[in-house]
Amino acid sequence: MYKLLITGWIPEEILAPFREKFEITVPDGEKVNFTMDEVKEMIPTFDAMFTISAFPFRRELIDLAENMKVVANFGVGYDNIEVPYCTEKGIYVVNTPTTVTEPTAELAFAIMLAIAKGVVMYDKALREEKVCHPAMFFDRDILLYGKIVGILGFGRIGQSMARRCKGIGMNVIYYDPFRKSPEEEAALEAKYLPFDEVLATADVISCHMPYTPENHHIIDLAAFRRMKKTAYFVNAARGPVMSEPDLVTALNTGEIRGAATDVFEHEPHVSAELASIENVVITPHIGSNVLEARKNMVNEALTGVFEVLNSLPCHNIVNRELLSVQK
Ligand code: 8YV
Repeated sequence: MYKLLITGWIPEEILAPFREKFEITVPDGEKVNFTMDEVKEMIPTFDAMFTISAFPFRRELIDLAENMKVVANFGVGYDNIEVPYCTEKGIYVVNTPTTVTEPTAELAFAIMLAIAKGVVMYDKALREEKVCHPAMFFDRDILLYGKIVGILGFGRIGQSMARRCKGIGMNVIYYDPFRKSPEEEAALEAKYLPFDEVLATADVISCHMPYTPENHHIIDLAAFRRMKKTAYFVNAARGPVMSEPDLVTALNTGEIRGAATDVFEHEPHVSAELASIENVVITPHIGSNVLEARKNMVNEALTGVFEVLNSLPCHNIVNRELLSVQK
C-alpha cells in the first residue's frame, strides 16, 4: 500500500474511506498539525503527501522527499507549493479545483453584501445601544441592484460570483489575462474590459485571481486611486494580490468607500491598522470553511492522489505536462 502523509488533522469519518487505499500518517487531533521539522524527518519514506492549511512544499522539503510521487493541496490556490520544482523532480501536484468554487463565491457574495449594507456595523451598534437607529435619511448603504461589479480573475470562482451578482440585478464586467469566448461572455452577460478600465468603471471590484509573482500587489495604492471614490473592494482570493498597507491608506483617505476581505497579506496575521477601520469587513480566510465543502475537498484531493498513483485518469493534476514525460 502506498504511504500517505497528511500534515494536519482531518475528522476520522471523512478520512475513513481512504484508509483502505493508503497507509495513512496523520496528526491525531490532540495534535492538530505536524511541524515542519517533524515533516522533514518523516518525509523520505512517503509516496504521497496532503498539505493542510497551506503547509509549504518547497525546495528544502522537496529535496528530502525521495520517494514522493504526488502531493495534494487542500485548496485550489497552490502558491504554497513550488510547482515547477515538483515538475522537475517528477512529482505530480493535485488540488481541489471544483469543490471550493461555490462556497468561496458564496462567501465573497456574503462579504460584499455585508459591507455594502453595513451588516456588521449595524449589528455591533445595535448590540451596544439596544435601540434601532431612527435616522431616515442617512448616506451609508448602497443599492447593489443596477450597479456594476468588476470581477478580476474570471475563472470558476469569478464566474460563480458573477452569476450571483447578476441574480441581484448587477451588471458584470471582468478582466482576466485569458479572455473568454464570445459564447461564454454571452452566456454570463459579462463584458470584458482591460484591467484599468474595470477598476475605473466598477462600483464593486471583486478579486478572484490566483496569487502568482505577476499578481503580487496588483492592487496597490495606484490601483485604489483608479477606482471610484464610491467603490467597494472585495477580496476572497489571496492576500498578497493587494498591498494591505495601501488598502488601509485607501480606506483612511477616502480613495474607496469600503472593503471586505477574507484574505490578508501576512496570514495568519491581520494588520492592527486594518482591524481598526470601520468601513471594512474582515473574515479569517473562511471561503471554503464549510464542513460539507471541507469533506468534498478531502475527497477531491485524495481521489486525485489515488488516481495518480494508480495511473488512472485524473481531472485535478496541476502540472499536467508531467503526463507526457517518460519517467
Ligand atoms: C482553503 C483556499 O481554505 O482553495 C483555496 O485556495 O484558499 C481555501 O479553500 C485553504 O487552501 C486552506 O488553507
